[in-house]
Amino acid sequence: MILLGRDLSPFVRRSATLLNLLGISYERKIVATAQDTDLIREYNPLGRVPALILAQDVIVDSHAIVDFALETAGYPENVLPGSGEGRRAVLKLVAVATGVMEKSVTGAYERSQRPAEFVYEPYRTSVLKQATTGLAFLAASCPESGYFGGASPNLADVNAVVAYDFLGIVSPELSNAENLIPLRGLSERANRVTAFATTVWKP
Ligand SMILES: N[C@@H](CCC(=O)N[C@@H](CS)C(=O)NCC(=O)O)C(=O)O
Repeated sequence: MILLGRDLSPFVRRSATLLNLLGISYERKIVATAQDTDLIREYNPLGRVPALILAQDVIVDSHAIVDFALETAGYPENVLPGSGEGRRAVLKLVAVATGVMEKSVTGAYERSQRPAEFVYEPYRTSVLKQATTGLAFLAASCPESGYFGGASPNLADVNAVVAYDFLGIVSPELSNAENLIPLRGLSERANRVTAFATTVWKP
């Protein structure tokens, strides 16, 4: 299988990191959304990454890739509990973290996709505020040592770390806020684990 996209995209990186964590091997086709739109549309009608190209199918959207990866790995309880309070807690953290990714991408696009005279800074500030309040929620729930998953990272760790690291790429001044220090610690710990280390974005 081939994962389409590069780790600059938090949606690509969360897919790649989970596949790594679950020991699912894949190849990578590096594409950039701005330059490779026609090629990406051959796999995803929306022209977005990630897509996971299988022998007979293409899985579109990181949510569907996460679902496929968990199914392929036999739904490991330590990555996402199968039911109950534990499952809901992980899914809530994942929902907030993916929301942070969406808002951070929107904030970054506000400058990268518009001529300077059309950038609307109040909107950019407002979406980045949503990203930082989401991260503050994750930081407040963050363990002082280890991971959300305990001794090893789970699905919440994958998403929280990817969301935090992405804000550090697009708005480093925001990711250095004092209330996010617990997340910085989680990110540093997780990024020493091979599954995460190999997906850290290197420009
Ligand atoms: N909900 C999608 C979001 C994917 C997404 O927004 N990808 C961005 C890159 S970070 C993209 O391809 N943007 C290009 C575009 O929308 O034109 C997912 O979870 O995969």
